Parts: sequence; C-alpha cells; structure tokens
Amino acid sequence: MHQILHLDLDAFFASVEVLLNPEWRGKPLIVAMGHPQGRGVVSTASYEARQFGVHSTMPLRAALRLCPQAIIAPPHFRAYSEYSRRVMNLLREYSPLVEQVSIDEAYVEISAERDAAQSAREMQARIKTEIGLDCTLAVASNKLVAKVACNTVKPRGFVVVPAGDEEKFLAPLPIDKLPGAGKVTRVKLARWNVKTIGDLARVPVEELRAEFGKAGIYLHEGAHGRDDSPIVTGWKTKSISEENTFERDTRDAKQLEKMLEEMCKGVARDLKKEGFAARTIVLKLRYGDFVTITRQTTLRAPTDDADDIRRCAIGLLQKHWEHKRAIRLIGVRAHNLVEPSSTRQLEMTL
Ligand code: TTP
Ligand code: MG
Repeated sequence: MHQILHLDLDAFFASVEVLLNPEWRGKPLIVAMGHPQGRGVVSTASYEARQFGVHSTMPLRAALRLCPQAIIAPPHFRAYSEYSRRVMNLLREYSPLVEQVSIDEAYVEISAERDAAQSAREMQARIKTEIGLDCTLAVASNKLVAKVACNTVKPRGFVVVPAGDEEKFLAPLPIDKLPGAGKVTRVKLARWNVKTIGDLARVPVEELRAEFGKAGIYLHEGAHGRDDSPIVTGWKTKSISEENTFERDTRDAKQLEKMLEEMCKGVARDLKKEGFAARTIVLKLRYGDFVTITRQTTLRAPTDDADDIRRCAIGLLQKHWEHKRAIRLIGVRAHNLVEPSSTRQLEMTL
C-alpha cells in the first residue's frame, strides 16, 4: 500500500507578495500582469480578495469592479521560484520520491516505515514556520485521490483519506472535481445524469468505453478512486517562455520585433538561471480575432544565447506573420531543453 501526499501552496504568488510586503497581510490582494486600465489578467488573488469573487484568469478590470479596494501587485517570478525551491527541498527531506507538478504543487511518496499523516503534519508546520507559507496537504493511497482531496480542504487544509475509503470519499463530490472530467466530457456525461463522482462510478464501464474510448476506462477507474500512476521524479522544466498581450492590437513590425527581442532576453536569462539550453524555439502569435498560431525552428546545437533565440524568433515572425493581420499577443518559448552537461557531451561526440 502506497502513502502518497499531495501538497499545494495556498494563494501562492499572493502569499509570497505578503512576505515581501508584510503590511499587505489580511488585505485583498491581486497579483496581475499588465495595467489595470489595459488588458491585465489576474494571476492569483489572496483569499481575502476571493471572497469578492476574484479568481485566476479573470480580466483585471473585472476583478477591480468586484473588489475596488484590492491592492494590485505585479508578479515577481524570481521570488516565486526561490520560495518554490525552498518548499520542494523541504519535501525532499522526507523522501527522495518527490514529483513537482507545478511551481506550487507536488506529490511525495512516503515509505511504509513512516507515518505519512504525521510527516505531512510536520511538513505543513515547518513550511509555515521556516518558510512563512500556508499550504494544504492531503494523504491518500494514490495520486488521484490525494489531489482531489487536497482541493476539497483549501486553504490551510489537512486531510487523510484512509486506504479502502477512496471511493466513499469521492462519491459525494461534484463531477468537475475529478481530473479528466473537463467541460466537454461533462456535457456528454449529462446523458447518464452524472452530477457527482459517485454517479459516474455507477455508469457501466462498457458504456463509458463506447462513448470515450480509452479515456472512458480512466474515468471509470478514477471514479472508483483507483489510480496506479507512479511518482515521476527528476521533474524538469519542460519549456521556458514569455508572452505579452499588447494594449492595442498591432501591425507595427518594429514594435513586434522590439517586444520579441526583450522577451528573448528574458527567456535566455531564465535558461541560464535554470541551467538549460534549448534545441527548439517556438513563436506564438495571436491575431486580433483570437486565432492563434505557433511555429517553430529546431536548432542544430542547443542554445541559451539571447541573440540566437532572437534570430530564430524574428526569422519565424518574418516567415509566418500574415502582414495584414493585427497581432494581439506575441510569445516565444524555448523548448526541447537539455542540460549544459549533456550539451557538452553532445559537442564532444559530434
Ligand atoms: P494555483 O495553485 O492554482 O493557485 P494558488 O496557489 O494561487 O491558490 P490555491 O492553490 O490556494 O487555490 O496556482 C499557483 C500559482 O500559479 C498562483 O499563485 C499563480 C499562478 N497562476 C497563474 O499565474 N495563472 C493561473 O491561471 C493560475 C491558475 C495560477
Ligand atoms: Mg496553489
């Protein structure tokens, strides 16, 4: 029997901002990109701001209508990754089996000799006292149940789902809490009048398979609280990117190239900081009508150099941008990352 723990930091970016600006504690706080009068988007909000209905991905203007007194902070990504690193290192004191799934989220497998609930309690207390952050923790026999459970007790939550109780625990929860049951899936599930995870568990697996194929089997297994996916360690950043939405859609090639140049510098800086070089550079363009295209170039040798990345990105822009069309958003991503040690090995074998 496995002991899996799922951790998710509470209102992560906002909580770090509070550590950097203690006078903001207890206040409605929104971390957002862009200008309040422009096309800013909410990255996250403190729980005080969420009471007004503010949430991630909401346009900042809408958020400010709901909560005009909110403090607005621009993001400080360096600080977030530093805090994230500290939390992940603390988790590694308890087990080598740590799978980081996002900047503020991880699974940890605790060995059978340890009491997972006790370790989890201790982690939660230490993350608060040693790092200053609140988190929510769930313990279960597999990743799926731990993740779902974690989301039911946010913020500052703690929950243990005893082995054998997985299905019973999930049954009353609304179906949208089950990973894999996205909007499209839920519309189709309405045919069986599925509202809760328990309702889904009662649908015969053959019917789910007929409707969803292999995904139907996963839905069935998940609804019964079964998941045998392993902890994947050695998680690495899969890509590094920057993107920007213009205040006004633009057809100005100079402006686009200037923006790209800035973003490429940022991407190169992050690559160096994380110790990676990229083999593939991807350009993303979103036109005024929201049609979005991505185009990519694969390099002969991996790079972390801003000029190399800029040359690729601008080359892609010149080749693929339909000049008549105004651009709303432009982005650049470094992808296919390799570590410099493997780059060196590569060069040596070439
Ligand atoms: P989440 O864990 O989804 O959100 P959260 O930590 O702010 O709040 P909670 O977990 O308590 O519900 O995401 C982690 C961080 O990722 C979040 O603080 C900001 C960033 N983020 C965005 O920038 N945009 C998004 O749309 C989302 C969902 C998160
Ligand atoms: Mg979080």
